[in-house]
Order: sequence, then C-alpha cells, then structure tokens
Amino acid sequence: MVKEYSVHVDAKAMISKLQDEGRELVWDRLKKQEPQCGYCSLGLSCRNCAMGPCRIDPFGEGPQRGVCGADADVIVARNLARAVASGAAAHSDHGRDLVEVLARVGKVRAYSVKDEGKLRRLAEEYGIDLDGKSTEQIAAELADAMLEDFGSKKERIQLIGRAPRRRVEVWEKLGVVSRGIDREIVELMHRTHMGVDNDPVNILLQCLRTSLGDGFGGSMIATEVSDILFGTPEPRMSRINLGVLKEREVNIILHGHNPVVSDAIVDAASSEEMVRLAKEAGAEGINLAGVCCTGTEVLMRRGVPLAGNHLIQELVIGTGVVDVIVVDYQCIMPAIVDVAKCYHTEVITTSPKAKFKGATHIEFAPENADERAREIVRIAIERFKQRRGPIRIPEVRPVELMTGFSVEAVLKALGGSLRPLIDAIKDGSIRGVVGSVGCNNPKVKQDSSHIALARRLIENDVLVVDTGCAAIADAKAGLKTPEAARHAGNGLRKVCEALRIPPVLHFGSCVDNSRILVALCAIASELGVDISDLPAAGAAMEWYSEKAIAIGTYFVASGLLVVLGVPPAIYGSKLVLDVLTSKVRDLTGGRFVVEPDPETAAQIILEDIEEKRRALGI
Ligand code: SF4
Ligand code: MSK
Repeated sequence: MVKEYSVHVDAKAMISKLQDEGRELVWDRLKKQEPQCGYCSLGLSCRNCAMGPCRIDPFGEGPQRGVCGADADVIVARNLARAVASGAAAHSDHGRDLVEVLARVGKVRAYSVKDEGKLRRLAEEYGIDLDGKSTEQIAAELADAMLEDFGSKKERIQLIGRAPRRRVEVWEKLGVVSRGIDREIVELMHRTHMGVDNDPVNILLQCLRTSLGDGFGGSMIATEVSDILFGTPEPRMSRINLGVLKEREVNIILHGHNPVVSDAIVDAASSEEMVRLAKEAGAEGINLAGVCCTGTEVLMRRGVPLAGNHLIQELVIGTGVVDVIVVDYQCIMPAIVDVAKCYHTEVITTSPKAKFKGATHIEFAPENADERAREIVRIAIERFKQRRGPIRIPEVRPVELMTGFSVEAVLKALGGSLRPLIDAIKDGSIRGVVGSVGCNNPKVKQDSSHIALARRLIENDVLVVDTGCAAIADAKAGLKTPEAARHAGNGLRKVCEALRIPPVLHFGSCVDNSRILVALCAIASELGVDISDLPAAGAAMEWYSEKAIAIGTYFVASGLLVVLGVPPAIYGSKLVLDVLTSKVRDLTGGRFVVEPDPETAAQIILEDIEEKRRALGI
C-alpha cells in the first residue's frame, strides 16, 4: 500500500515507520473521508446562505434548484468563483505583507534592499521620479505605489502593462483588466452572495479578472519585492530529500510561503553565537531545511536544502530529528501539530494570520524579526537536548539540483538577450515551453504525475519551467542538474549542454508563477505576437489548493492551455464545463483540459504546441 502513496524511497520509508508507530497520516485521513460527497465533488452543493444548504441532483430526479432558485450552472460557477477569490487572496495578501516590509526598509534592522537595480527599475515602471532620492525613499514610495494596486482608485493595475499590447486588447474587449487586486476579489465575493450575479458566464469572466489581479498583481508584486529585499535568484547548486537532515545537528524546518520569516532565521542560524550555543548543547551545528514554497524561497536565494514538498510535511517530523518546524502561512496541515506531539518537535507559528491550536506562537514583525529569529533558533537548540526516539532518517543520498532561474538569470545565461532562446524555438531545437506548477494531492501518488509529465515533455524537446511543489518533485527525480540534459531529446539536450543548464528550470515558488508570465510576455513581445500564439502551455497535475485554481485561471486568461490532473468541482454544470474547456478558447485563446494520466496529458500538450508552431509558420 505504501508503494501507492509516493514514488520516493525516503517518503515510503517514513510512511512505513509512522504506520508502524501507529500514527495517522494524510492518506489515512483521506481514506476515512471516502466516499467523498458526490454533490460537493461536482460543485453542486451550496451553503452561501441560511435558506440552505442546498444541493442539486445531478441525475435530474431530485431538486434542480436551490431554495432561492439558483440552478446547477449558477451554483457551480459561484463555487468555483469563491475558490478563485480565495486563491488570489492568499497570493496577494502574501504580496502585501512583503510590500509592508519594503515600506520599512531603513527603519528596521533585519531587512534591507538586496537588489538596488531591481528596486530602481520597478520604481521607474511605477512612474516614480528617482532623482536625488535615497534607497529608503524610493523603497517607501514604491511600496506606496504598489499598495495603490491593491485598492480601488485605479483603472488598471500597473504590471498589466507588461503584457503584450494584443493581449491587453483581448482583456479590454472582454472587460477583464484588473482594476485593483483587492477590488476584484471583493467584487467576486459580492457577486457570489445570494441574489447578485446569477449569470454563470458573467461570474466566470469576473474569475478571469480576479485571477489577472493575482498573476499580474499580487503574485507579481510578491515575486518582485522578494527579489528586491532578499536578492534576485541566480543559478546555484543545492540538495534535496530527507537525506538533507542531520542526526547530530539541530534541525530546523522552514515551511510555508513567505520569505520574511525564513530569511531572518537563515541569518540567525548562521550567527557565531547560535552555532556556539548549539555546540554547547552537544550538537555539531545547526541544519536548516525547507518544505513547500518557503523552502523554495530560501533555496532559490540562499541555497538552503529542501526536505521535500507538500506531502512530506508530516513525514519529515516523523524522522524524530526535527527540533523545530517554523511555519508562516499556506499549505501547512494542522495535522503537523499532532505528529509533532509524538516526538520532541516544537511547531512554531509566526504570523498573526495563521495560528495553530497546540503550536507555540512567536509573532514576527519587521521590527522584531532578528530577535524573534534568534529566539526560535534558541528554542530549537533546547529541543535538541530533549530528543526522544524513535529516530530514523531514511538512508538516501540527497539529490543534487540546480535552482535560481529568475527571468534575469535566464537572460544572463542566454548572454543578455532572449534571442538565442527564440532562435532555438524557431529552428525547432526547442519545440515549446511548459510551466509545470502546483501541489501534491494525496489522491495522486506523490510526485508521480509531475515527474512523468516533465520526463515526457523534455524527451520531446519541450523546455519545462516549474514552480512550487511540482518543481520539488522534478528536483527529487534528478531532473534539475545540467547532466539531466541526457534525458532530453536531441535538440533540447544540445541547448542545455551549450548553456550548462538543466532541461527543467526551477522558476521558484507558487507566487513565482508570475516569473513564467513575465518570461512569456517578453518572448511574445519580442516576436510581435500574443501569448496565446506561443508554443507554450501550463500543467498542474497534482494540484489541491485554491491558489492553483487562481494560477490556472490566469494562465488560461493569458491564452494558455492548462492541463489539470485532478478534476475541479465543475462537473455538475455542463455549461461551466463547456465554457472552461472549450468556449473560453474563442475568448482568450486558452482553455482547461482535465486529464489525470500524465502520458495523455503530455500528448495533449505536445499536440497543442505543434498546432501553435504550425500557426506561427515555424
Ligand atoms: Fe440555497 Fe440559494 Fe442559499 Fe445557495 S444561495 S444555500 S442555493 S438558497
Ligand atoms: S506549496 S500551493 S502545495 S505548490 Fe506553494 Fe505546494 Fe501547492 Fe502549497
């Protein structure tokens, strides 16, 4: 049975260990939920008001309308809309937190501007006059200007301007240009209240607009400001899997999404004082490892090794050597507190927005970040002394990976211009580019679909750029070293060998899907075409999160085919299904395809890429 949960040796070893110890894991809890509610799975249940909850009978025998009269199409569209709103809110609120740190640069010790060039470029993009201004002044003014993007005073958010002119015209025609990040989310919530928007297509259009406020707003701001504050990633080597844990060292796991906390902990853990304290406690040192997107943030910029992705979060604690797991927000299972109780591990929450019952709360603010980071490292050292068995780090050698492919780093690798990449696409050495994104979901054997898809695509000379948990999956499979080029088709292999890059490029965390948008916008503009004309697509083969729905939606709004490996809850409405998988193509050029089998998904993507190439005449 363990075999069916994950493809990885380390995960399987830990699942066996925890099962032997009688622990309940995510897969056990999924089993206890089965069979899952058919109405909810089809999107046919509604609890938007107290006249309900209501459900629509998919077989046409029972009720076909809720108490208010809403039918299946309205209910399914509204439910999907609320997921888009939640996903966009999560990314965007993360972005806002970073902007608030940017506003304090110069006033707090823990944070400074690490990429001055990017700060200035962004400020100019926002129309800020730089003349005679200090870094701190520019940072404060840029933060102010970015906060305006969240509000409702503008006609359009600033970074929409990065899209090619033709794409913006498509959005203008559809009326889906984002006017404000928060505004669109609020409007979508308003529209899904009982008795507001009862036209499913109109609701879906607002989903596009809200998601664009995420992709070209909240997420893009999160990425850019993270680069300004913590440095724009550059290629570097690191390691991944549970083998990065060290039995004789204090182990601190960094989990969540926002680098504000984790970056301060990386600094604190490497300070002489903390290393000395750890040695006095009998440890050989302090070892940091990441999980999920916070892990990716400190991997991309600081080279901190990764323990794994979403489904590793309980397993990593089960090794018995994790002294502290520090979390910020998003994708953190409440279950980790229960697993941690079985060992000596302390779960520490840091955000006022994300407290967990049973965890220790040490609240971070820009003003106290360095003290709080040291406090957390000290707790980890204390916990190290209290370790109690059973300890077992799986006997796996950590896998090498190359990370750090910001758009700037890709440009640098190409010699400063996109031309070599475009030429390789034109001459067919690279057939196309695919963004492989999204999570793990216990309904899918961990990482199996991500890896199978990436392998099939690179074999067919498609360059894969990946983010989030998909990227962690591909890294664990060894696809992120320059040597992995041997798995690629001849054309892609030669390009990778010439540039000494892997065939699967690590673009970052969930919010860094905005880097994929920026890259595609730049390629399309250079070619004088629209994004929808490019031989490019997206895939989220193991998604679970509402954020992934928002990401998929802004990819589709941008004109891309997006393959979802886990069915979304839209099958209760033929109309919504038809719009999202077919009719939307006439509107944006993009569409969703639901295909759980990665081999078939790869074929669908390859056919789409070849169709786009033919249309471009290349
Ligand atoms: Fe039922 Fe309509 Fe209320 Fe939804 S909004 S719970 S369908 S009455
Ligand atoms: S962490 S959103 S499980 S990618 Fe960004 Fe992974 Fe999905 Fe969370």
